[in-house]
Amino acid sequence: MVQIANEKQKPVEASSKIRQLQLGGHVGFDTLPDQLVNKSVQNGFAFNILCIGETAIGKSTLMDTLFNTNFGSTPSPHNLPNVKLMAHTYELQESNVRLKLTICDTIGYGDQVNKADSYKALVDYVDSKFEAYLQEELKIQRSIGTAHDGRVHACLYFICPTGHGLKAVDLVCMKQLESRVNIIPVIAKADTISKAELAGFKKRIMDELHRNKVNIYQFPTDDETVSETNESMNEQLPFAVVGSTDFVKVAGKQVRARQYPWGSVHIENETHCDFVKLREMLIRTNMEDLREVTHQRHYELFRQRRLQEMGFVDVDSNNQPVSFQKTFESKRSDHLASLQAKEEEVRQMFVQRVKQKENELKDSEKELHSKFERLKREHLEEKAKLEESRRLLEEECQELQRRRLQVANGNQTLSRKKK
Ligand SMILES: Nc1nc2c(ncn2[C@@H]2O[C@H](COP(=O)(O)OP(=O)(O)OP(=O)(O)O)[C@@H](O)[C@H]2O)c(=O)[nH]1
Ligand SMILES: [Mg+2]
Repeated sequence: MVQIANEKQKPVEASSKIRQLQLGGHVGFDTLPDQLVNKSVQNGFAFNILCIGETAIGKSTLMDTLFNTNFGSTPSPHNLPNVKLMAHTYELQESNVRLKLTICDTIGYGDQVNKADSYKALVDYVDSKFEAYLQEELKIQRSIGTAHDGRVHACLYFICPTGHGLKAVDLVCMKQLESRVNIIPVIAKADTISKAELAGFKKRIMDELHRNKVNIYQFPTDDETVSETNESMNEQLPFAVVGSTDFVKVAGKQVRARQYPWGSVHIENETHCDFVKLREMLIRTNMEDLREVTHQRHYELFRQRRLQEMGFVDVDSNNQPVSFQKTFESKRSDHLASLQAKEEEVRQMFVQRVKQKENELKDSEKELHSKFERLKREHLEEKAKLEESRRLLEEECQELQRRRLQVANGNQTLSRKKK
């Protein structure tokens, strides 16, 4: 289909300008898909996996098994008060394709007595990666093509091989994450469940997810080259996986296996476990779909929510389109108005405070003054009293003096008479 632009005409409906034309010969734009592939290969790919599962459920072993390498992870502590997340990024290369792989593991998941808040750290992690991407998108000078995309493309949820069903924490966590990430539940350490129990266990898990309306990632069935395989794989979820870092020799070939006194589990043997199915679906068939769904569905939802929170809308109350600039201008004037109102409020509060303080000072001045007056009065009264007692004392002294003289005179008269 070729679009012919007519510069002189005024803009008209796009559909009326598009005509189908035959090419006279080979032009060359049929190489576009190849150009796209070359460009992508040159840039390399990023893929991020979030592994959620209890301590020692086999997360690291499964990652080593999936990517056929040793990521060198160490066992996590199991006595943490909260769930934590630890992410590591690796550069891998297969043929000429470079993959920047980030594996984020939960630490201490399911170890707390109260597990009600276990999902929070996970939701925060996923949202923080979306937020970082959104902030990069909103920058004036963006580096989306080159900046590392940390958004979670696949979330492997490791279910304990109890043989019974899901735990409450599994349902709560998956429900919180379903609109944020592509959840792929896997039954961990599936070699611990018998073949007969496994079918019932898988069915119970899917029934519980269904009953609680938890949406997990469905392998896409719209591409006819893979629709049949993906459809049949969707019916076999959750995959029962076994991981191992050990190898045994089978028919002259080294294969990954777990050895037991009664025999061995061959990881890549489809009659032993679903590991191959998981690797096929996660890496070989649907890796690009997982990246696309993350960008087009989960990130889009996050972006919508965040922009709405920031006050942006596409149409106004009259269903008329609202431009970004218009929203920005109105937000700016709202912001300025609210700033002014806040400034006025602060000013009023300051004036009121000053008045209040002045009144308080006046009151305390009055109080001090009256206290001073009272003290002065008391002092004068005290002084008068003291003056009075002094006067009385002096009178008493004089009286005493007078009597003493009298006594002395009396004594003289008496001695003269005796003579
Ligand atoms: N039976 C069985 N054991 C397994 C399987 N996968 C791993 N293990 C064993 O389980 C133990 C813990 O495995 P890890 O892979 O370290 O588990 P993890 O979930 O990464 O552990 P943390 O990171 O410490 O939480 C090791 O002894 C593994 O050999 C499995 O599929 N089946
Ligand atoms: Mg680990």
